[in-house]
Amino acid sequence: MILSGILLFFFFIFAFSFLSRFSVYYPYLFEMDISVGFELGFWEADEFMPAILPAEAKRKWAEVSAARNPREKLQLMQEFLSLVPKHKGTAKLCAQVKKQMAVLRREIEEGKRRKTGRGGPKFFIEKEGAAQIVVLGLTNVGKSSLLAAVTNAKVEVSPMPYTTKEPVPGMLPCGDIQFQLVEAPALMEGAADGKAWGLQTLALARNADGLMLMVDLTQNPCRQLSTIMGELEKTRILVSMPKARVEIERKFIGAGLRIIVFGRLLDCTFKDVEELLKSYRVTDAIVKIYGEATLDEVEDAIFESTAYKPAIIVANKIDAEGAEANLKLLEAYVGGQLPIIAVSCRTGQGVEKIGETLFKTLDLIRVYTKEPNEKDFSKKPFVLKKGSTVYDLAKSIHSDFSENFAYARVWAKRLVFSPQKVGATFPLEDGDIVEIHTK
Ligand SMILES: Nc1nc2c(ncn2[C@@H]2O[C@H](COP(=O)(O)OP(=O)(O)OP(=O)(O)O)[C@@H](O)[C@H]2O)c(=O)[nH]1
Ligand SMILES: [Mg+2]
Repeated sequence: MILSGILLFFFFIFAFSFLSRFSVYYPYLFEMDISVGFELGFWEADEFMPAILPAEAKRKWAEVSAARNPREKLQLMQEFLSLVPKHKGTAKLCAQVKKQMAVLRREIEEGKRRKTGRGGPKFFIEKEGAAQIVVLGLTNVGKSSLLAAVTNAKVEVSPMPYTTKEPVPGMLPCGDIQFQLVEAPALMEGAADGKAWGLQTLALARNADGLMLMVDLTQNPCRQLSTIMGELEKTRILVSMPKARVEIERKFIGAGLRIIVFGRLLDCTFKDVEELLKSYRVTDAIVKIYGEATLDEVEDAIFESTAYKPAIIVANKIDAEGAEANLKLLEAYVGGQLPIIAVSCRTGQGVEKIGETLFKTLDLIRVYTKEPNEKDFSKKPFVLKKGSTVYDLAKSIHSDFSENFAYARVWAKRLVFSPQKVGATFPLEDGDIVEIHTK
């Protein structure tokens, strides 16, 4: 009797610890099948432990956040690390901070090079068109060939590996809009740990509006995808909508702290979040919490926010022998989580589907505007996110427009009376024509 009681007790302890493991991992599964996540190497057992920090370290991080000068920031980060007790629970945090330090060091180096006129790759590409899409892939998958096939960019295509050494932009026409494709220098295993220009390439991806993950169907496409996903994940760039997302937008001193929860707090209250943020001296910011978030995730966001990027997979070289079979393997591996387009940059097969797939995946709409006194509407649409309102449109035309907004008239097939007079909160859809009237 006593023995069975003890056994039952241990069983519960075991079951509880097993389940709690998953409750820790769960927010990172992002609606993905558990087995897929493990195969893709998205997380490791000891990751995502809460960071229990002494008050002086938290104060130091507040100084890091406030610093604008990269050198000063780097110095403060070093000091911060020396204040963090080293154990399992802080290992992930330390690695994250070290990564940020590596990026800063490169930035300082680049700045020096530019000043001394010695050149070096330029990694920032000004956004143009409806959205900036960064093309990521291992070497020789055909990234330059794609740009040559669908854009006006001048690129070098070569069977030699690592030919493209700095980002190259090109415009991809899609109906009456254009996407900006940016070929990134090839990714490789270890990019997120600072190998070659990996960190800069990943920073380019973080700044993009969407990603194109390109694989070569003459090689193992699942392994290639797993490498790309692994490097993205290490720098906290996600291609599936996360269960929870925390955005911290720092404001000027005196602005105060505003916490907006769009979903639900799982293991804490508003007050806990506020206290946590204040302990890091985050006192002037707008903090937006989407989905179901834990206090740990809010703490994580203080150090580095997780970025979500809509993505499509472009599987190249479908013309080659054995490519069809590899495509089937890839499709099974991805299991419908991301759209896959099979193309051949050599023959042009499938490339016409890229623009439309991007448009759908990025959840965009095109809205045409009309001057009140004119008969015709603009031929060039404004590109907005799905769910945008007349107010968002007015804001994107001109800030004055949103301030002096009176009403709008909207022409659309779905309306019973078209044009219809509407207010600022009217939700727009693809193809709407809008005439804005100001006060
Ligand atoms: N069979 C076949 N070969 C292709 C295709 N697209 C590109 N290639 C070949 O693949 C090789 C690499 O092409 P690139 O476009 O330079 O590849 P990349 O990804 O830009 O490579 P790096 O910039 O060096 O990392 C070249 O020899 C191309 O001719 C395709 O659709 N089919
Ligand atoms: Mg290239």
